[in-house]
Amino acid sequence: MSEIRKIIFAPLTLIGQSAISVIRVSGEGTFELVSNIVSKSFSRFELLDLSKFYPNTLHHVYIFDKDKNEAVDEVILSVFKGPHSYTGEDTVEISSHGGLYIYSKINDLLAKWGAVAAMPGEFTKRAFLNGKMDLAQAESVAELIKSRSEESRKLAFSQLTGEYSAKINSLRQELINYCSLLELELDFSEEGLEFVSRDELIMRIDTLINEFKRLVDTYYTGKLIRDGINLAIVGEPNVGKSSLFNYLLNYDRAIVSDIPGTTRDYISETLTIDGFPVNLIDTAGIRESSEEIEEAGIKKSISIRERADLLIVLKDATAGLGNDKISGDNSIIAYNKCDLLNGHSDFNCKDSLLI
Ligand SMILES: Nc1nc2c(ncn2[C@@H]2O[C@H](COP(=O)(O)OP(=O)(O)OP(=O)(O)O)[C@@H](O)[C@H]2O)c(=O)[nH]1
Ligand SMILES: [Mg+2]
Repeated sequence: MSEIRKIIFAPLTLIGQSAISVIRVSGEGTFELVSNIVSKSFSRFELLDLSKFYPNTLHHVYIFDKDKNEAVDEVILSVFKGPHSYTGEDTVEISSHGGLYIYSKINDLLAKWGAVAAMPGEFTKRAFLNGKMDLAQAESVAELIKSRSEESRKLAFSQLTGEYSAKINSLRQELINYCSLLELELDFSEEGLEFVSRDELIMRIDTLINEFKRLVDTYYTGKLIRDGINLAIVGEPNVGKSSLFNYLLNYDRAIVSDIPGTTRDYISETLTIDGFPVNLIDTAGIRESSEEIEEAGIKKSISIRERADLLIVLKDATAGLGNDKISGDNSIIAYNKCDLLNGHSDFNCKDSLLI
């Protein structure tokens, strides 16, 4: 029996105390297997031939342990006949009462009749192997489940509905068309026939290359939307990094004090800004230090500064304003403690922030 023909099962919902828990069973022979553990009546085993049920219908039945001659739970069966199911195979979804004990009883009965526990992602793998979705769509299922913000949900959902795949397919089709045209040109080159002007062909291929480049560039944007932007607050000690960190999070997460060198190890928290996930990082203030622990923290700050997607370089406004150069495309210079300027400001740097 090849692996794809095994009947697999797994919970679709979290196992724990809940009103309902759903277990999916999928594979060739699922209807016969599940018929062994369900009954029309709770007082005695009354066989239900699931293969005769109308596809895509719901049935109120009892999970039944034939050996003990007793009903285990009252459930709803959703019966899907392949290929019109998530996996493309005959599938039954058992909606039982929630709870670990009931789940373990149904689990044991399914295993006793020959079903095996599905590996993580195995239903989706079968859906892919059975042509129910392509690779991009299969990948997006996990992304959709993991999404932590509105934008990452939207991105995963558009991939799931096939928008991304449709774009790839249309580019692929165009590429095939150009190959055919080129081959035609080669076949008839000696007869002096021209099917498409060379300049026009080059122009169309250039457009196609640009389309591919644009698609490759969306990878970085997509990654940022999915995993979150790593936004680090860096700067000298005591400029107010932890204060800004707490302000953006809207609670006192980091220790704030007027002693320079308060933050030692970096702290990271996730928040959502305009639907985008942001991994906000507070770092140790960077300065010359001979103190061993502070030095270790500063090394980490430097490494975070090099890896972050975006930096807020925080400065103390009372130490002077306006002449700083932004050190890279990914830096925002921000001046803090502006309340201490007493209205006096020679601030003139248009790319910086006063906070
Ligand atoms: N007046 C004023 N004081 C501030 C402001 N922001 C922070 N402070 C004070 O500045 C001191 C240092 O603040 P922190 O947030 O701990 O500074 P830090 O940059 O995290 O310091 P290290 O962790 O030591 O690198 C604290 O006493 C804060 O209350 C501000 O906008 N105005
Ligand atoms: Mg700090």
